[in-house]
Amino acid sequence: MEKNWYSSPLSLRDIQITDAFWKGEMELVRREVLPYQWAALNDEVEGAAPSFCMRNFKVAGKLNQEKREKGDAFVEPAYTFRGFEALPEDPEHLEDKFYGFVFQDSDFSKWIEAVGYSLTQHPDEELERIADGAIDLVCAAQQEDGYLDTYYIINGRDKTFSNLRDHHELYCFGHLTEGAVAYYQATGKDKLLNAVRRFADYIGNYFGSEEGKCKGYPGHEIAEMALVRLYEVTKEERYLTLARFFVDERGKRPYYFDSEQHPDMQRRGQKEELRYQYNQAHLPVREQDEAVGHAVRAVYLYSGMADVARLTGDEALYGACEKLWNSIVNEKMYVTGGIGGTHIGEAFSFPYDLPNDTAYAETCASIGLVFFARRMLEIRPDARYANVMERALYNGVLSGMALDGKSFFYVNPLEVNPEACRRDERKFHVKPVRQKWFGCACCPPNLARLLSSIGSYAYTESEDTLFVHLYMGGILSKKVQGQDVDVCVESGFPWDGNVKIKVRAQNTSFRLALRLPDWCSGYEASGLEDAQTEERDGYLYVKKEWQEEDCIELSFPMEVKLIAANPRVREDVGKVAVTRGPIVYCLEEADNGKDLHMLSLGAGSKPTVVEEKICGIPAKTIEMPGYRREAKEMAGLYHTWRADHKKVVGLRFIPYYMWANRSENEMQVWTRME
Ligand code: FUB
Ligand code: ZN
Repeated sequence: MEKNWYSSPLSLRDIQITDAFWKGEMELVRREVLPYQWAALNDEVEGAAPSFCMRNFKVAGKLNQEKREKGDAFVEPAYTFRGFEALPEDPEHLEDKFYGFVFQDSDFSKWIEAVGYSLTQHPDEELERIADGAIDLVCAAQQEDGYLDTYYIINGRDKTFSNLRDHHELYCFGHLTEGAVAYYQATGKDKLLNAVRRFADYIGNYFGSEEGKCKGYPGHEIAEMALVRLYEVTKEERYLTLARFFVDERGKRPYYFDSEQHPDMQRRGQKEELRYQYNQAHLPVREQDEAVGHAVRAVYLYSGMADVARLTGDEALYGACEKLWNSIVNEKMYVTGGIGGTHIGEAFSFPYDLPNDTAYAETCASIGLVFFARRMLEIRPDARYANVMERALYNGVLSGMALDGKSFFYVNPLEVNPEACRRDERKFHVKPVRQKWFGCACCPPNLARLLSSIGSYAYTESEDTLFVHLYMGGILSKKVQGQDVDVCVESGFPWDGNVKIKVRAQNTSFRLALRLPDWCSGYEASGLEDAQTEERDGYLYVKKEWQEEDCIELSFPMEVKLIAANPRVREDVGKVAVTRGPIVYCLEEADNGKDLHMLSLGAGSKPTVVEEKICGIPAKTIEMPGYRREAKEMAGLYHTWRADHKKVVGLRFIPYYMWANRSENEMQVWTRME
């Protein structure tokens, strides 16, 4: 690995996002999602399933002292599904118990993380006051030894770390850490960070390669990348060592999870090499070359692997990341950047198995793919990673949130028939309309934390280079070689490909690396006359002595393209997805009538790009002549084959991420070609 390439994201405090598109998304999170989620965490949303998140922290705080003194024995909870503690029959009379999913604490953690990012872009005293109060509640639940997970604090500490496979303690720790780091970096307040350090030290004393320490690792990954962030902010080597231990211990035989007493023993019966695929623990990670199992878990693990590889200069680990990356993007990723083809285990399916209507493509999984991509970019600036990051962001991630920021998709299929969702068991998880909230509310706050930190995905910096991976309007203020440098980016993305980059510096020499997106074959540039330029790995490197008011202009043509899938993808043979620039389009019933599967496109169909608004939001839609098959002359279900009757119709394609904002209706991304 060429270490001199290594880059890291800019601090959000050095970036002000001004982008018409992304600023809008961030504002939705700030105005809608954060207050709504805070109410949800406190069970104050009428009609929504209670979360119990903050209540659990309060109960844990109350029991904290008491439990420690009494040393209560663990009472095996009557959970119904992987750690769900159901509501009592009379919800008015809650006991001092833990309620909700075993990972309910993580909802707070994602919220505080998103709050931290949001405060860097929009200071808000009231929000900060609420966040500080929430941190006080959380910290009050922390035990003297540093342990901080309400499920076990409330139920009894004697079973701490007894079910790593399912019970998410290390997952909750990971999210809490990410939240604490973000809040500290945004506000300089270290109360939660200190609490997390104590928890991390407790974990580090318990797990590790040293003799006598537990050889377990997280059943749901995230602690790996969280520990790396903790290391980066504290510079305490032991956190990196623990992250590396978790990465390398995974999948060793005998399997650690086999040593746990699980109420369900089914997975023990499975063939050894399949048994822990769900948790990516079937093989040591360096031997893994196919992305398998639960998709969110997988990309969180791979992100942690990439972090550890970068910080330890571990070529072999980076090599494993590369193979897993290729497995995803060459065989297991939807055109939208969605991943996880099957709802069974919310998991990756076998290569090229990418069903459109029963797709899982969890919002969190696309978000995790963005995490993985950014970390691969930090190791090596190769536009392959940034292209996928952009694809996921504008499509499979954004589809998770309604245009008004008030409802969410957990699952992001590429074809929906509402009737089928109601009747077909396999599609029970596919919802034709976004939901206000979820009992398992992982996706909305994950969107909140990603969207409010979006600037850290657009730009990274190495010693002598500022990388622009995503064209996103913003003002970057940096010190380079002791000089103040401002870089101001203006961008028409995703609707037009014009970008202006103004650099304000004084006789300062550094490189700008500008991504050349894979969806266009050429570009025009101006303002490069006195610069040295080089194209490499999908970036245009521009080196010059920057002066006051230098300006580079780039123009990336955004043509409408008809994209075909590899014919091994059974569902997409003979079909196309319509794209323009980074945006994937779809047909929706609201524009094209029912029975979208009867629509098709002809090879020579000429597209017209139309500028308009969808639900008041500016967008570019695409109109193209196409065909509609006519069913009315078909008397029965079957007949001898003959060319179908079809009439010419106008088709209207809208951006995929904007679907399901007008009414419950059909949608499809892949359209048949004649
Ligand atoms: O298990 C915690 C989170 O809940 C996962 O990341 C999601 O897939 C959902 O199952
Ligand atoms: Zn999720």
